[in-house]
Order: sequence, then C-alpha cells, then structure tokens
Amino acid sequence: MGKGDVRSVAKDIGSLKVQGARRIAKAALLALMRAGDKSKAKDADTFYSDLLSASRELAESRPTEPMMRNALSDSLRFCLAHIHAHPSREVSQLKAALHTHQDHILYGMDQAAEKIARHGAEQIAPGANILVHCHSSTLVRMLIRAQEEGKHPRVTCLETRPLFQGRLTARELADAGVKTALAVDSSAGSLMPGMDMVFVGADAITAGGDLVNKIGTHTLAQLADRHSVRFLCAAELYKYDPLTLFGRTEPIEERAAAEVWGDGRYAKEKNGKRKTLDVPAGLRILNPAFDLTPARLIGAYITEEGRVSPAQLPGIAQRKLRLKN
Ligand code: RUB
Repeated sequence: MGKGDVRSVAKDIGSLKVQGARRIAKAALLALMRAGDKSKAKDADTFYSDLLSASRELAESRPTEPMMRNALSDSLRFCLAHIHAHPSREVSQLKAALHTHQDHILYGMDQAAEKIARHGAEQIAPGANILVHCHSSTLVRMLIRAQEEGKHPRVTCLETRPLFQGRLTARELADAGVKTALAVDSSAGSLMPGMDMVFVGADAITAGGDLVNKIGTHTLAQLADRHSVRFLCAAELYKYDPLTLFGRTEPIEERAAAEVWGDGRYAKEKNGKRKTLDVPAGLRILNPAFDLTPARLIGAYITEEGRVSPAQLPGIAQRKLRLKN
C-alpha cells in the first residue's frame, strides 16, 4: 500500500503545508484513496487492515480535525459494509467500489462548500464591515460569492499569530477584488465597535454546539457579544465530532514553541546575520492552536443545510453522519 504517500501527506498536514480543516480532510481522503488503489493485498481482510493503518496515520497528523476523521471513518465503514455484503468479491471490485464512494464524498464536500457560500452570502448586508480570523477556505469562498453578488463586503482580516494564516486570507480576498484590510490580532478590541459582523470558520463542533476554531476565536466572540456584533460561523456538518456525544473532550492541539518564539523583534544581529535569541532557560511557551467558543456566544452556524442554531446543529449533523435517522 502507498505508505510513502500517506506518510508525506501526514507530514504536510502536521507542518501546516496543508492547513484548514477542509483542505486537510480532502488531502487525507485523497491519500487514503491512492493508498487503496496501490494496495497489493490479495484478500479483503488484508486490504481493510492496510486501509485502517493508513487512516490512523493520517488521522493522527493533527488531533483537532474531526472533518478529516469523519471522512476517513466514512471510507472505512463503507469498506467494511461492502466486505460483509459481498464476501466473495475480488479485492479489485472492492477497490473500485471504494473509489466510487470516496469520489462521492469529495463531490459532497464541494457541493457543501458551494451551498455554505450561498447561504452565508445571504447573511451579508451590502457594504457590511466583517471581521475574520485565520484562514478558512469555506469562508473565503463565501466572501468572494458575496462580492460577486454585488454585496461589496469590507473585510478586515486578523493576522493570526503565530503562523499568520490571516495574511493568506487577505491575499486571496484582495486578489478576488474584495475590499480587504489586514490588522494585527491585538487590534480586535478597538476594531470591534466598527464591525457589523464577525465571521469565522470551524475545526470542530461539539455535541453541545460549542465551536473549536483557531486560537483567538473565543476572544472575538466575547468582544462581539459585548458590542452586540453578530458572530457567525461557516461550518460544514462534517466538522461535528460525534465522539463528544459520548463525553469526549475535543483535544486542543499544542504546537511547537518555535512557532511562537520565531525570529521577530527578539532577534539579534551576529556577523551581519539575524540570529534568533535563545529561549530563556525556564521560560514556558504556550502555543495552543485552537480554543473553544461556547455555544451561547455563537449567533448561528451557516451550514450546507442553511442557517442553524448551535442547539440544532448536533442533531442535524448526526443525521448527516448517519448516526441517527
Ligand atoms: C485553520 C482554521 C480554520 C478552520 C476552517 O487552522 O482554524 O478556521 O480550519 O477552515 P489551521 P476550512 O491553519 O491551524 O489549520 O473552512 O477551510 O475548513
């Protein structure tokens, strides 16, 4: 099975070469598809266990990504169901059926993103001032759609330390002709009174309707609440983490200290070259990648099924994931 491919995609996800829940889920699913296609297994059981180990390796690349886990689990479930339903079929037939199913998942993700863009654009008033955080492909698509519909939103992107994904958002929006500004994260408090809405993406949504998204999202939600600014989240239902229904706490990824310490102003010149100052002994650097915004601070989720409240979302998502009828 294409282990190398799986390993390198897992590495790209872990290093944020591939970032954002949707891109991560797609990259992981494509890696699993390629791994399945290349499998040399002669029987269905071996094929399934190969698929399972590839899926585990991919799922472990970033801990706070239920969209990836849901897409991988969907493939595994399909594979098992197919083996049970057709025990005498050749591995080649199983592979072909799985491939078709995975194509279907990928197509569904694109359709969902398109629907979210349409539903989200409806929420945007002409000329609205919108504050956004980090880089969400779902949100970017929606803002560009609003622009194409003639809404001409004015979007302010927060830089999103330490890895500055907000700059990526700013570039994509500016390239698409959206009126865009870029601001440092700590300006959020002073910018908030001038905003009509805050729009963010999602990495995970819990059974209680809480949102896990890029660190700083919770602060924005509190500020929005204080200034009576609408706080919305663009999220495909695949972001729901079904395990939280059974008491699992969504893990918050802790990333490397080097991302925070970096080589910003705390760098010194040495022989004409910039050199990062060493981290002082005993200094602990905190770098949680995500935080949790409680459901009560979220105005609505914009999903492929339309605008839903945080209380409604878990039930709707459970139906989509076929956890209930
Ligand atoms: C990205 C992030 C995004 C969500 C949603 O964090 O928090 O808001 O993943 O993205 P990171 P999308 O850069 O650490 O992956 O809408 O593309 O799924």
